[in-house]
Amino acid sequence: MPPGSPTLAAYMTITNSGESEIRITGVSSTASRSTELHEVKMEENLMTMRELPELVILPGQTVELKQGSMHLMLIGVNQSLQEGDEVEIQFELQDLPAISITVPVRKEI
Ligand SMILES: [Cu+2]
Repeated sequence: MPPGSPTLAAYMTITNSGESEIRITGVSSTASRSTELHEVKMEENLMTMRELPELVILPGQTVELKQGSMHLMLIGVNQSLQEGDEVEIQFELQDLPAISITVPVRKEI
């Protein structure tokens, strides 16, 4: 997290160990006004980000959310967040109950 920044990126690895596809249709967090699923693209030598409407993970597939690639963007972050705090992120899934995970806050990597 850059100091004073109102946005945070979240990185993680998601594995679908089930036998049917998982479709993430929405993301929210306890620490930000809104949370978006982003993808990074190179356009005319510029890194740009765009919001993905959903993320599909096929059975057996692992998707990495990492720097320079897909990531979660927490927008309008609670400024009292400190390194070491934990943020709860909730994923809305199509045809499945929502899933919540907890991620630690770290300084920019
Ligand atoms: Cu982003």
